[in-house]
Amino acid sequence: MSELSVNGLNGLSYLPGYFNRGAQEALLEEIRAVVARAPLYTPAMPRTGNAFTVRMSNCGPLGWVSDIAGYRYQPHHPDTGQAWPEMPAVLTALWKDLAPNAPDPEACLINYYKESARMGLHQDRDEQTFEAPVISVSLGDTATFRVGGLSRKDPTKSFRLQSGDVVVLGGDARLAFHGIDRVLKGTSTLLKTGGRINLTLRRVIPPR
Ligand code: MD6
Ligand code: FE
Repeated sequence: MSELSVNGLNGLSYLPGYFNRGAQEALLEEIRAVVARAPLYTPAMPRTGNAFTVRMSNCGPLGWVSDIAGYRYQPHHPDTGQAWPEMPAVLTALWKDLAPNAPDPEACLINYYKESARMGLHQDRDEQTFEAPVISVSLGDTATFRVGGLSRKDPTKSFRLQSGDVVVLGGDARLAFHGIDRVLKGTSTLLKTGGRINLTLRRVIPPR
């Protein structure tokens, strides 16, 4: 586990190669099974209705969605109306390993990036509690990940996320701004047709 310091915030961890190739392949199969039932869709930005460049799906009891009305968590797929598929056990095991004291994750957002897809600088702040960290897993092509501070204007640092890498935003870094500048084409053989998948695990509702 390596703690990274950006703008003096504690709680940002980077775990390169957390999943080895075999584990990445197994996880990818689980995600394929999820998206077979809950197809990737193109979300729209609040207010403008502009399309995201990433496609998304979710698993777990809640899923993060965005459309012209805003960002929110909901228990069903916006197109099919079906409940999101169950979260694969390997992801709940990852959460238990890295956040043993946090309540179980309720949402796993699946982001799929083709070549020119990116994700602007944002905070993960649509949850009703920020006590638990957000844990992410990268699969497929390498991406450049940028992390800053609690203000959008704070300086940022960027580093590369490779297939199998895990990032934890917890503690003071839970609300740090972050984003994906670009995906580096042809850097992984995991996805047969290229591109990148990022999974983010979140606790949404405070434990009772
Ligand atoms: C991505 N990741 O890697 C986007 N959020 O494609 C995130 O937005 C993210 O990696 C919260 C915690 C870790 C992350
Ligand atoms: Fe995020």
